[in-house]
Amino acid sequence: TATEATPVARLNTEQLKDNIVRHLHASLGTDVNKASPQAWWRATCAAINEQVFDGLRNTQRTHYEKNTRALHYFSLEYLMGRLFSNNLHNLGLYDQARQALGELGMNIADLEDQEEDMALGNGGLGRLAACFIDSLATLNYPAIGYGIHYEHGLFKQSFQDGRQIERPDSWREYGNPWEICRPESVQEISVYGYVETVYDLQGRMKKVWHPGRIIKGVPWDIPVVGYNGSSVNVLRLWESRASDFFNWDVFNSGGYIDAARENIEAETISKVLYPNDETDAGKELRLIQQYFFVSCSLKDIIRRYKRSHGDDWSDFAKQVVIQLNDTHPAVAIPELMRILVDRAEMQWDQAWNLCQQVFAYTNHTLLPEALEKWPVRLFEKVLPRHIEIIYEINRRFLVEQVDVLWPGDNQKKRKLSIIEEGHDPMVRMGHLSVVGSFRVNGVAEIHSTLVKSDLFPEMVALWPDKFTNVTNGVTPRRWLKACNPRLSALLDKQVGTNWPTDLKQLSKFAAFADDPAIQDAFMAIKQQNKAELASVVKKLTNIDIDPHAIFDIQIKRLHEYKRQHLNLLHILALYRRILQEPDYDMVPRVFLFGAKAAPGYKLAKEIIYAINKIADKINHDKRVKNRIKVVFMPNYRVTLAEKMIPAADVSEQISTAGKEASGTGNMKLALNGAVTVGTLDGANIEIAEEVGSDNIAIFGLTVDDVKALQAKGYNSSDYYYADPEIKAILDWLETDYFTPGKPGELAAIKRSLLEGGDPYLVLADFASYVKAQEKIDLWYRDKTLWAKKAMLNTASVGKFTSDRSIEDYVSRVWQLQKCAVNVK
Ligand code: 26Q
Repeated sequence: TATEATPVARLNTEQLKDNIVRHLHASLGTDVNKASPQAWWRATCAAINEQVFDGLRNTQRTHYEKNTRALHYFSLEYLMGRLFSNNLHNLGLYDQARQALGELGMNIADLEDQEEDMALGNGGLGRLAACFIDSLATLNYPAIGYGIHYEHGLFKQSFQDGRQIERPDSWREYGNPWEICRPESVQEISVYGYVETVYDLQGRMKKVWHPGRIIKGVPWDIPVVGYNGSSVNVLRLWESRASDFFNWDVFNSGGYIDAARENIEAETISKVLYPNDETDAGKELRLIQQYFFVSCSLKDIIRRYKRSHGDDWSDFAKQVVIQLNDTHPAVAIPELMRILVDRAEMQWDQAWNLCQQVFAYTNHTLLPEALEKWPVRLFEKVLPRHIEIIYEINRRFLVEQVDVLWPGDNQKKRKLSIIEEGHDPMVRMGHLSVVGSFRVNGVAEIHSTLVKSDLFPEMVALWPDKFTNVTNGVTPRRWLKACNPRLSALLDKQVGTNWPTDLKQLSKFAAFADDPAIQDAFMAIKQQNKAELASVVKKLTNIDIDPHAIFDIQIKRLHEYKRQHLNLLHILALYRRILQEPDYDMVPRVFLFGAKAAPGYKLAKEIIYAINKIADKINHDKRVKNRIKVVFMPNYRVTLAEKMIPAADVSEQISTAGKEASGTGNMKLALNGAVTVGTLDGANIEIAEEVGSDNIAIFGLTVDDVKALQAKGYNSSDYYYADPEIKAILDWLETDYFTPGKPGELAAIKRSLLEGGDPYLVLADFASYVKAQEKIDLWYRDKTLWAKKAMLNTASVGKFTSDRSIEDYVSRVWQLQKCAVNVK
């Protein structure tokens, strides 16, 4: 029966204390006198889980009883970070837990540090998935996230003589308290083998796939707790194992040792996250990873559907919607076709209809090298039935759609074909995703516009209503409430306590932007956050930074298009000005970087090396008199972001216009009162609209400028010869000034900007960038002016909550109903 109670009961401090101690005894086998911080952390997790599992049971029972339509989010990545304080905050138990632990003699922050980040993602796309499942649970939408239970998440980064070193991440080496293994829901999937054409008694042709390998998928469920006693949804992650059947019995003639080897191969599938964002072309294991989790997930969905509908598929599209997080899970489209046509013996047209009602696709990139393509020959080897199905999807698409709109136009057919012709034909996963989905969205207004105009214009002509925009968002629970408790308390006082679930409430904070007392309070909080970050910096890098300097932060994956090297050129310009003019007047600035480079991305690693070498030189140069400090934080990850973002004064969002699909760090930083220095790219454009042009430093070429410049022919060396400062800086990189005795060690950057043609227009934007930075310097000198701008950033970015993104997906794509959870 429905009650007024929330799905999860609130405990008081005494109850929580009892539960923690009980778990210390009963689950950890230790006691209060000898327990390690790790044991205390585990006992507290177990106590938290009692509440989480109550909510989980109530939610799952309610969804089952009400037979709700549900969203199924398919993503190769979930960048969850830590769950301890997140779960406590969302359960409304954080303060009680801190109190309880305090009374037991423990510091909650020390326990939080016992947890490894759950880093099952590379960057923006994976963290977006994590924010979305938080919002889905908070908003009471029935939803499940599907993905891979990687044994090793994103590599850990350290620096050796300034160069990036990668070490494996073993996040669950000693177990993970948040996950539940569900052996009762194991699935088996097939790969390799061959396809046989057979005819049944009626003479109908049938395709039979004789797989070469069978692999078991074991699901691990991670409860996702909504904020304030709403739903508890699940993230279901598949771990690969050898199938018992195939490996350990008499059918395997290779014997015991061969069987053991096959086990290892099967377990390789979920072994490691690919550390390459943007692209990693043609790797067989990556395709198998994609198919493995997609096939397990579809079988799981169908098993659940059949439990209430039997073999009647007529409600399937009413009950099920699947969101493809980029093209990575797009093999789900031919896989569902295979299940419907080969297994359920459905007519092709009916099956295709169903498919096109179930899938929706989110595009996260326009970069041509990042658009996923798979060699046809790889498909033939790994998924021989699926490539046949893709050919048939393509044949019908070209005949029934393309040739109808553009009769006889072979050029259009070549451009639109799911198969790219050539000596090594490729499957274009973006084309497949558009053709197989009922909706396609980009992740910011400008990006969605470009998806239509530049990427898929003919697809828009075929299906104008298929394309839409959903601007990204971030969860304010993690990215303000939990990570910035001081600012959260001030906001509670000034705008009320509803902002975590109604972020537009923050607009009320604008009324205090000129109030000296609130300005002081706001800036005092920023100062304390900066002091805290300074001690983290000291601990991690042994560099001393002054909390009164401007904290200028660029945190994101390392990529040429994100232009960390533009930031570096500006640092070099300032340094050079100081050397030429010893009293050069500037507000002291600390430039902080956080970024991992894909292990095979040469130039990205050279940029890391250059930043580290230049940092070392500048930080120790007495003539600089601490006007500049440069810090490259090692092992940037969610947990470090949570410490850096609340301390930021300036947010660097400086991608070449048209290249950054959205960005989400830009939103987190503005929310915490940082002023953006940014190009008119991705969500920066919408941030500028919200905060107003006085409260953001926009610079550089626009998307149209970039197109025009590239059309007329961009020549980077023009800028090199025309601007003596640019010339001096680039020439500096060739000397041994920053790498004594080793001239040329930093020359790769200069080469890419000159001989390499500067594909991301760094030199073209340099002068404008320097001006924007001078504006920041000027603004910061006026404390009141700066406080106002920073406060107006926090007050103005309510749009960028992931709750709003989810509501946009619901109305534009998913058509879900909220489902209040009943409590037994
Ligand atoms: C592809 C093939 C093989 C191996 C790996 C990959 C791969 C992995 C990760 C390709 C791309 C990614 C991640 C992309 C990503 O994070 N994109 C970002 O998505 C954010 C959320 O929408 C946007 O805000 C960023 O602008 C976008 O860069």
